[in-house]
Amino acid sequence: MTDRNLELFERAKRVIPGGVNSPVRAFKAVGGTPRFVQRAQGAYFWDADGKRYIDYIGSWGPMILGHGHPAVLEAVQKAALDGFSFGAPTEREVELAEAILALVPSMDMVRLVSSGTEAGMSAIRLARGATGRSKILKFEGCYHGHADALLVKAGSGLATFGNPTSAGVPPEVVQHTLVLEYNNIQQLEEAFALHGKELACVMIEPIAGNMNFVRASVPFIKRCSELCTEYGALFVFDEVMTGFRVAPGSAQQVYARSIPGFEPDMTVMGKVIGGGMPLAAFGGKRAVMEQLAPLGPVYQAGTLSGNPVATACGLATLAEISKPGFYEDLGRKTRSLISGLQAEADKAGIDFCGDSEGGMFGFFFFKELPQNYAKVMTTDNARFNTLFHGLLDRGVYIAPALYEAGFMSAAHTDADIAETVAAAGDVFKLLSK
Ligand code: KE4
Repeated sequence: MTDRNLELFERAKRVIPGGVNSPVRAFKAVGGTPRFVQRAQGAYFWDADGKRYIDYIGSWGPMILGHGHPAVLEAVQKAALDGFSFGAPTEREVELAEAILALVPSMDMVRLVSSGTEAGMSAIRLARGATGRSKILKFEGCYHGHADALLVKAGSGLATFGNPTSAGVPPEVVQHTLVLEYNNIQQLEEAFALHGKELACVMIEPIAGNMNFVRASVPFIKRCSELCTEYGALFVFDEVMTGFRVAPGSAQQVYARSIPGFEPDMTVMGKVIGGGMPLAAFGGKRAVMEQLAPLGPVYQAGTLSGNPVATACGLATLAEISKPGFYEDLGRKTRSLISGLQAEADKAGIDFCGDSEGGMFGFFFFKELPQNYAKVMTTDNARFNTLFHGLLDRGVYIAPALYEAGFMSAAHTDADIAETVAAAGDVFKLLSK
């Protein structure tokens, strides 16, 4: 059998660094040859050798309807006929902004951009401009895109600020970024006591899909919100991954069920809101958002921001997920996947735990769910890699890295889930030997 994936990967590596346009796609963490996608439809994609996979990545979240949803495809085709990009306002951007604000009422206004990184970077600049403060606080294990100020790991202690996680980021760029342990309330209290009055914002992934799947505890979110209010910092929810993925009102709706009246001050979104096209957004209260150019002093711009084809894709996607029963069915399927995997792991006698919210899930080879990055990173890499490749060989495609989440779509069927669980059961048996 010709391995077109291997041929393509060798060819790609000659002209694209690592052969990929985003590092996680290179299978570096799991080894082996990335699958080059030929086409995708519904819950599946076919690789360059024509092999079919049940897709639990879905472009890392955007494809919540599954690939090629007819209503979305029609909307994109129609929009494309009217023009690809104008660099001028369109009605559809207003419609999409209105649709997002109707679903996430914590925001009065929203600005559309082209990627989650751009949205997160702009939100940080806006928080700094609106508060007149320079320092920001994030949590280890949370990824907010690759803007310089956010590529930072914890300093040596609470008083010290972050160190760059990437070459090319000068230490002085991250000197204002404080990194704490996720879910650590004591560190939060101490950091605010030391630096609260200098903090422009706290940015968090409310359910950290970049640590596979780690929930911020309700007390932790509550305390973050209270301290931000007390010290005048903005609480920024990075919902690029959780936005419209975990609930119709996103993760902030999930937390508001336990924290009456809870609202973040700003929200960063992406992925689902573009339905697979390059589209992201950041939003917040009017007083903050009106600090943005052309009204206010905080500059932010983009040639393709609010792109007319991308907004058509996003609007059609939001229309589908707003239909009655959408999240009930999506959540049921995700929970049935996790419980099926748990049953197979128990049968094989291996430590396993999983969690899910709406259409997002994660699992670990631990007895209980980890609460922070340090614990997640104690995962047995070899064990995960055996699972990854065992599933891949059986036509099931999960994230090629243990710190990434999984994504269910409306197109996945119970039969797909049963096939996935059976494949995992085979692999768990190998692991238990
Ligand atoms: P993008 O710039 O990749 O559109 O979004 C950055 C981003 C921001 N915030 C959160 C919570 C995110 O998860 C992301 C991007 N997520 C990764 C997956 N872990 C995208 C996949 C990739 O980097 O190729």
